[in-house]
Amino acid sequence: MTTLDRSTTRPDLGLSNVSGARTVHTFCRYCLAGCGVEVTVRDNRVQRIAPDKANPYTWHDFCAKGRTANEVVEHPRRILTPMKRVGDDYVEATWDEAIADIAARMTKLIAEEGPDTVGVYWGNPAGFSIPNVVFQNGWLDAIGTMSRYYVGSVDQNAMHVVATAMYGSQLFAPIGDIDNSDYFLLLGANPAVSAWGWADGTVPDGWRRCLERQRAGARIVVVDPVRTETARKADDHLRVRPGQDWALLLGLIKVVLDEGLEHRGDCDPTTGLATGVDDLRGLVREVDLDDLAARCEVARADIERIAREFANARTAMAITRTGVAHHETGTIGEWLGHVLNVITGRMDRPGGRRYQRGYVDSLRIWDVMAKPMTHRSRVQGRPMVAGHHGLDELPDEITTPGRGRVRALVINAGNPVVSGPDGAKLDAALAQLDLLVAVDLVQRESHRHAHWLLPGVHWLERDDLFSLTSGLQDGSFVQYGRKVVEPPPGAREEWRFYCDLTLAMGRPLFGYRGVNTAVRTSRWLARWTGRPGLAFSPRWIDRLLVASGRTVKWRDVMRSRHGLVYGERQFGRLREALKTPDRRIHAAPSEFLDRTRELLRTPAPAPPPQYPFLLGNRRHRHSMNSFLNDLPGLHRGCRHNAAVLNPEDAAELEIAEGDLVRVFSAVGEIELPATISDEPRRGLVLVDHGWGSRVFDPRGGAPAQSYGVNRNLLVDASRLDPLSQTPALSSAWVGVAKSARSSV
Ligand SMILES: Nc1nc2c(c(=O)[nH]1)N[C@H]1C(S)=C(S)[C@@H](COP(=O)(O)OP(=O)(O)OC[C@H]3O[C@@H](n4cnc5c(=O)[nH]c(N)nc54)[C@H](O)[C@@H]3O)O[C@H]1N2
Ligand SMILES: Nc1nc2c(c(=O)[nH]1)N[C@H]1C(S)=C(S)[C@@H](COP(=O)(O)OP(=O)(O)OC[C@H]3O[C@@H](n4cnc5c(=O)[nH]c(N)nc54)[C@H](O)[C@@H]3O)O[C@H]1N2
Ligand code: SF4
Ligand SMILES: [Mo]
Repeated sequence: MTTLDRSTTRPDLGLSNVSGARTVHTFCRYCLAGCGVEVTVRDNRVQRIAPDKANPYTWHDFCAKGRTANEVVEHPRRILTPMKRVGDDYVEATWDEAIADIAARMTKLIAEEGPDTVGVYWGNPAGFSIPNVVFQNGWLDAIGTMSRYYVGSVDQNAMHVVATAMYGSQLFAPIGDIDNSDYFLLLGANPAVSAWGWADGTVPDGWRRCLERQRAGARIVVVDPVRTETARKADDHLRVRPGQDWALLLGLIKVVLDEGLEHRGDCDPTTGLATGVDDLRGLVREVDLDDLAARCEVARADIERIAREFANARTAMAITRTGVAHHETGTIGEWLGHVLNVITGRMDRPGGRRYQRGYVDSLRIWDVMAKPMTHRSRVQGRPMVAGHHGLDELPDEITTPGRGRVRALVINAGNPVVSGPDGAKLDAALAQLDLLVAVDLVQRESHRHAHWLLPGVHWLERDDLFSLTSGLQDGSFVQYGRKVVEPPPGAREEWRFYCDLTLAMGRPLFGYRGVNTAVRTSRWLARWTGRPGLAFSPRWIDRLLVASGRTVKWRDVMRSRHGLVYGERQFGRLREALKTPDRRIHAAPSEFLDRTRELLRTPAPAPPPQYPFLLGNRRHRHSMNSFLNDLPGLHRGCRHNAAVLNPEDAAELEIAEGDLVRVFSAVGEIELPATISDEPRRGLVLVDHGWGSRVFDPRGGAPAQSYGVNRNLLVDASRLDPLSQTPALSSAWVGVAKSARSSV
């Protein structure tokens, strides 16, 4: 591990001509809490980031990641202009040079190999800038490639698969109504650390609100193999066997249906909200509660008790998140969580899971705009999930010879070598690309073979309105995310890169010819009149979308510096919003029933003798996936991750606190210090994800810095949830042993 030399002066962002002190109210865009922040700026430099206590909705989760956001903006190794690889070094170039070179190389490759030879991987921060994703897709549609990879295949794909089958749209997200709930069943979620919000909603301050309900008498039941910060506060903590939530949930559903505790109205076969309940009855008749209890290692009596409590509570919700998704059983776990809510009458009722349109009707826009994604992957012949192929497929798509091989790739705000499975395999494949373009703020592990580094902008440097995901917001709230400081002159908002690249490739943006002409004409007008505001910008689209929603006025949105609460929470709108042809929730899609029966036929997985442990996962309050671990303001003390072992396992292995240990699997090996704690259950070794990503210095040429190790190097990419194509990131079998060395 190297130490970061902070004596390096901050980069000259070339902005000294912008002067004056001011305060800007905006919101943090690192995670879905979306905390309102008050930023003090002087001479285009951020002086202080504090919670915006005048924000009517979203500031309570405010944390050190938001407070130190400026350390990313002023990162000493930030990419400040496009940089081109020449031998082992990078040289600065202009945007015109970058776009001309990338366009020419991609056009030539497409002529030789067809459109699928150019691909993209987009990561989590791209999703926090709607123009970024929209214009990236506009470019992908323009060139006609289906080589599309994204973070969803290591995150929320299971949710999209379930939403498509049950509610008729991959974007249909029933959001938890925390403030009215008496019973919280939280599976695979650690909101005390990660905040409350996933693909199932933007829920600011969710955990504090949940604890407030607990003080008023609500029960919190946490299902997690780890005694997390969340589990410590729970009334019940069920230390489920990893990957076996589906068995626990199926047990709960069996008790509800066998004991007649279901909501009669919602389950009525002809008039109810849900169809398929009889198929569920058929399924649970086939299963034995003792078998399910043995699979998930939760006592039968606990399953019976929780099922009754959940069904009988005045109001209740079950929430399933990444801990459920990151297993081969992820989609079934996710599905059964929704089923439990549906059959106990928790949908569209206070305290359960509700649907509200938001100020823009994204589901309708999606219906009109989304193109069918029926492509099958070249090597494995697999379908797309939520419009993308599985990240695990990317290495072979790059290295397997044949027409359509991926030879050029853009990595857009992502770090898949660290965030995805078997990073070593992906890294080796990336080295074989003819063209790798990284659009990021700094050069990280996944960008080390990049031919071009293109500087993106940080959320403090851009305006954002989450119009297309307004339906994900818990509560009727809108805030325009204002730009706080000007970006470095050489950096550009990502959407512009995709827009200009498409124009340079002579392809029709979004697949429609007229768009290119409109963009060109607006830019010409702006130049001709000397009014830059006339040039096309995504704000045009935002204004149109807001107008189309007929719910809030653009002027009011722009005037509300702290955000705007525009209405009450609504109930009773769910049924009309469903996108299934019969406007009912499909509680028992046949592909899920089939997969469940397959799981029931298969014995619970047993560890191979040489790898007796399961590799568990944690997030750190001060980490954001892989990209904040190098910030000195966030990680003053501990600058690495550790292997966290249960005391009994540690004693058996003769491992003491601080010992260097080897953690190894069939695909990789890492070495890191041990921590002994009662957090993990026996047989589980916990290693935080997101560490061990190098930060390179393309401008200065100093050696790369790295903190901690990448636990995903141990994950076998071939073990997948077949329905969502999510790799089993939290079910890798590993061995643990004391290292022969005493320090790294
Ligand atoms: N084992 C394990 N693996 C996991 C997970 C887990 O729980 N366990 N979690 C998964 C989940 S939920 C997720 S979301 C993924 C994350 O996976 P990714 O999204 O692939 O990875 P990040 O670490 O978020 O990397 C984001 C990159 O974007 C850059 N960046 C940040 N802001 C901006 C910006 O505004 N513009 C541009 N252009 N770049 C920016 C950062 O510098 C960084 O390089 O990891 C997944 N992987
Ligand atoms: N500080 C911080 N906050 C974040 C992030 C971050 O990196 N750092 N990332 C953001 C992102 S991109 C996302 S998607 C969200 C994710 O937010 P969450 O989905 O809450 O993710 P985690 O905090 O990883 O919590 C997952 C929990 O699942 C448990 N788990 C693992 N396997 C199983 C299992 O088989 N069954 C059950 N029941 N539990 C299991 C783990 O022990 C862990 O406690 O957090 C967001 N917030
Ligand atoms: S990173 Fe922290 S400050 Fe930013 S939105 Fe999430 S919880 Fe709020
Ligand atoms: Mo995520």
